[in-house]
Amino acid sequence: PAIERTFIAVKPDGVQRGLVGNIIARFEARGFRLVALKLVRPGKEHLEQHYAELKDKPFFPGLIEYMNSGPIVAMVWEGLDVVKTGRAMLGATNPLASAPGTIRGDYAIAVGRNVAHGSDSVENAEREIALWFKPEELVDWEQSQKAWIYE
Ligand code: DAT
Ligand code: MG
Repeated sequence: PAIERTFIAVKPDGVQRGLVGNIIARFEARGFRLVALKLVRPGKEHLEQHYAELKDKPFFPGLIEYMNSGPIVAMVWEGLDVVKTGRAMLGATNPLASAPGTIRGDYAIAVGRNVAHGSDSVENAEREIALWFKPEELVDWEQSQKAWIYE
């Protein structure tokens, strides 16, 4: 495993339901480093770009409408194997299949209201981070706890 970055977002339902702090707390307590964070409503075109891979799916219009229905908390988290581990912390796409203890397994029921997003590969993470953040929004800082989190 390598030190990676991933794009994690609290979707509009997660923001409306007051789950922002809880979701941040999970990544923070796990030991990952917060690299960037903002509350945004980026608009339809941006969201269509974010989910470009899914544009031919029947649920695509509904997905974009949902993602455009309120503010989103966009974040970049860094750490060892964080792309795969972030997905594991999120749980399965369909919350009914997400294990309890995961974000979706603890807070969601419907696939179209699954509370949070996480990049599914290092390549997609790089693409998504570049879409959602300007280079100068990515903050370089040293975690004082680093020696207690990594060997
Ligand atoms: P994930 O968000 O786990 O990466 P994905 O990239 O395949 O899943 O799909 C993006 C989002 O689209 C997903 O979080 C919820 C929605 N979605 C996926 N499959 C769906 C389906 N069969 N019906 C309705 N919405 C769906
Ligand atoms: Mg995905």
